[in-house]
Amino acid sequence: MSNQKLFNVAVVGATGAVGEQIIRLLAERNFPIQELKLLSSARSAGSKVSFKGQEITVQEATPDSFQGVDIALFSAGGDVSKALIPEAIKHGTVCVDNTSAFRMDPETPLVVPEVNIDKVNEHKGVIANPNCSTIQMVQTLKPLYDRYGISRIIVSTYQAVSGAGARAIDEMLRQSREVLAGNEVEPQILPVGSLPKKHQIAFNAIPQIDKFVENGFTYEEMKMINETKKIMGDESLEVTATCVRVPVVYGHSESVYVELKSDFDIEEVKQLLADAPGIILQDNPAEQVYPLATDAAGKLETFVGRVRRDLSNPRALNLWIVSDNLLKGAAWNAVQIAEYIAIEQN
Ligand code: NAP
Ligand code: 3JN
Repeated sequence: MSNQKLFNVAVVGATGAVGEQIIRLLAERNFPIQELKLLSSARSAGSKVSFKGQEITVQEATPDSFQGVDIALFSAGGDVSKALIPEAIKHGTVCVDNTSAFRMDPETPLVVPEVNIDKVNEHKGVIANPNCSTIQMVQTLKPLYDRYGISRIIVSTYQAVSGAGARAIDEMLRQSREVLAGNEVEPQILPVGSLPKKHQIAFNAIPQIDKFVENGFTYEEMKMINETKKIMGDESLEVTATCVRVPVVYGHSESVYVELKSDFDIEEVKQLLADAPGIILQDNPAEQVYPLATDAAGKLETFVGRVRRDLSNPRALNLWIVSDNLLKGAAWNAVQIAEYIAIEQN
């Protein structure tokens, strides 16, 4: 390993919830780093972050930040990606973007490594990481798609507040304390920070994640629908989604109904899921074994259980899929892509 190539790596959004996990994973995975540059807005510039026992000073991200940077991982919101990724590409930096800025761009590969890692090689400077709710679903459905074909997916999500950022976690915990103390709550962040109307999240379920589109779906639901078709490479796939915020801190859960194109044996389905990369089958109703967000939190894998044939359609399955939204749903998927790029160049 002594002649292994080392990379100059930048993390944009280094002080955020996703950026923090990216930095932790780069250290834990021993990513081959020559120099690590940590970038944020002017607000956090000057603060220190520790990486492998070294204190790194966070700098403000500017178009010139990418001079000499080989790989940059972006999670500072879509506007920052739209402004800075073209600048980074001019410097020859390969960008892995956690935002929705480039996901549906036909020139940009949208990658879940267990599904379509080969697409990375088609990049023109940027590879997009899908939405967290999409990642765990397509990763789980891929072996079933390959074996039986899939015609239709109906998904309902139960999404953790950490998906809406650190302030949403604080809001949920604060409201819970207020309700238990018998006090009134004053919602300030959820469901959407930039909209004037807010709802209580403690002891509640909010059927709105992101703003509404004119068709009655939310942007989060449209992301799941459009991204799933792009990643699976199948525009004929029928997908519908309802995305719901629940008072869970880490871990998105999903109830998924899938219509397959051919007959299946339920034990074979379970075996395919058990053998799939990055998937852990947790399915033993007799012992009350099934995936739980509290167990998935902090883990890199995606968990699947409650695997059963539908009663109304013998060619359909019902599944319960859970994963840590900040890890496989964001930071880990991005670091996996960066690891692939690094290996390809070694
Ligand atoms: P967060 O905790 O609010 O962190 C935002 C980060 O972006 C902070 O480091 C912030 O720096 C930085 N930032 C903000 N404005 C900036 C600017 N103008 N220039 C440079 N850096 C700037 O948010 P998060 O939860 O980590 O999410 C960040 C983004 O990641 C989201 O907006 C979303 O696009 C993406 N995301 C994707 C998924 C997914 O499903 N794959 C999941 C969650 C998030 P300061 O400390 O200076 O403010
Ligand atoms: O709300 C969630 O659980 C996931 C949120 C993801 C998110 C939040 C703000 C902006 C995204 C995303 O990754 O789709 C974006 C965005 O980049 O559009």
